[in-house]
Amino acid sequence: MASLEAGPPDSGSCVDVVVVGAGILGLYQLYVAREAGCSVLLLEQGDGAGGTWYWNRYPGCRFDSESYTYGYLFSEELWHEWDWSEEFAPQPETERYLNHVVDKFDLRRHIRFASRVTSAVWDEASTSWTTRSADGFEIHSQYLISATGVLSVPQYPDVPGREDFSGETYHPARWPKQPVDFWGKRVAVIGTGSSGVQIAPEIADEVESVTVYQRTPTWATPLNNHPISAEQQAYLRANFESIRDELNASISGFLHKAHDRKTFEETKEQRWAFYEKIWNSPGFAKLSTNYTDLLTDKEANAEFCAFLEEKIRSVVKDPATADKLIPRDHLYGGLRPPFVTGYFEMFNKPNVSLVSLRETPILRVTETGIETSDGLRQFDMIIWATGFDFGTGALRRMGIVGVDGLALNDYWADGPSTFLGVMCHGFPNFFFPGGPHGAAGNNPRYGSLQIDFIQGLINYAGDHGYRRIEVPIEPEEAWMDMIERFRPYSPFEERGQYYGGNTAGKPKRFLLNPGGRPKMDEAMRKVVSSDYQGFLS
Ligand code: NA7
Repeated sequence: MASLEAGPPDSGSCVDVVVVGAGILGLYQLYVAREAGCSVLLLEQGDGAGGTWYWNRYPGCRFDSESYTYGYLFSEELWHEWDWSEEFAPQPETERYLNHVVDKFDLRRHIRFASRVTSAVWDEASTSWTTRSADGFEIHSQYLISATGVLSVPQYPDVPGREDFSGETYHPARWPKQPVDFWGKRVAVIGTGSSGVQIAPEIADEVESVTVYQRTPTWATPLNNHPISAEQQAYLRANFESIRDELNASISGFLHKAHDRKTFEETKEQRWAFYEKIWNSPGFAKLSTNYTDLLTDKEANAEFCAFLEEKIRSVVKDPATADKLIPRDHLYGGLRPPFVTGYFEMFNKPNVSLVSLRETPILRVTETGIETSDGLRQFDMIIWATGFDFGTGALRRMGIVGVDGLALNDYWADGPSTFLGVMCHGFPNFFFPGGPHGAAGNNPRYGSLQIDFIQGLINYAGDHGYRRIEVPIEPEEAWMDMIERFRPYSPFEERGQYYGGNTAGKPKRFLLNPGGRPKMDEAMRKVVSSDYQGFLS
């Protein structure tokens, strides 16, 4: 085994665990594996730590989970020494936080940056993985853990002429480190997911004009961010244990308190007063503290949407623009709802306009602008806020080959099949925390439960002399049956957005965990309490 005292090992070395990805989960995986006594190397394709919070450095990028519920809970000392400045911290602060964690826990010497994994091949004889990166580096390891995220490979639409545009072009997840100069520029923002609706209001006052190209209108609601006061900070400090315990027990991974009533148990007047409170509540509380039937009763949900429609119309002065901004084809939570600051208000500015791609689709991008069916608009900059190859984008690009030469891409030809969203049959000693079929709430909370499960398996195998961990096919099939069985109860629309996988050419398969935390806990408990029966050899 290579010693990592002096830094990442030489090419051709051998370690216990290779982790891929220095995001919030990869860093935690690195930490727990090293604390368990494993030699660990983390390969990261970027030049710095942070994952999502390294790549997404676009204007307006910030959490929509409360900062202190997103950060790590494994160290009380870390909790006490890090003061989040805002309820929903901006990207630079989160990147600083994650780098602080890397340095505090002495993780940097275990990380090899600028290392994009291009192949990882299992060898049965030595029960080990050989992982290679684009620059020719090679490492052997007993375990391979890919914490590469579900939202890490940017997606650009297949629009004719996209490459012909001669102005500046950006994707939020490949935002440059050097400042982008917006001053006096005509900017197009394509896409109204969480990224597009964060960027546009942030730059609107600097640019000559912003034109938002919207395909699907979004039920955006206020984020309701605020600075964390000294009083709140003191409360957070004094209550680490109870906050940690509450988050660890929470189904959603948030601290929000569920409501106790259904929509139509109250009068319209009471409902509207309650919705007003919800409108003014933080981030995801719109979902988690709403009437209990919001996501199970379409009429109840439509009532909330009627309130939101009123709100949008009251904010946006031009009725025709307001009309275009109101979703008609999905209810609240049917697509991932963004939480915003000043988004609808922005459309009242004289230099901001909206193009509905449902009414006037894009025909082509030209050297100077974007041509829709109603004509050509000229731009200096196009921001493609068009999302990601969700769920499997990164895993499918790593050249993973398991038992008997089976490529992961072939095993997943009809869409991913997983156990717990962390492992799959035919790929021994390989794990992917934070992968498809796992999450159903605040991501770091779900991901850290998965990592604790994975590390538990690795530790048990080591303690009992096993070298090989593979999920038998039956539990994987049972997990996939659960996904299909619970899918109809998921609030997410079957069509559209990445929850069903919206990337051209990819098989449509549900990619989240509609059974949520209860099903994940149940399945993990079963495996652990049986002493991992059938998983070890
Ligand atoms: P999202 O949420 O996937 O949003 C992508 C947006 O881009 C969405 O509005 C899409 O419209 C739009 N889009 C995608 N393809 C096209 C084409 N071809 N033409 C026009 N518009 C298009 O990605 P984000 O980066 O905003 O957010 C990702 C996550 O970051 C989010 O879930 C949070 O976890 C934080 P559509 O709705 O598909 O019609």
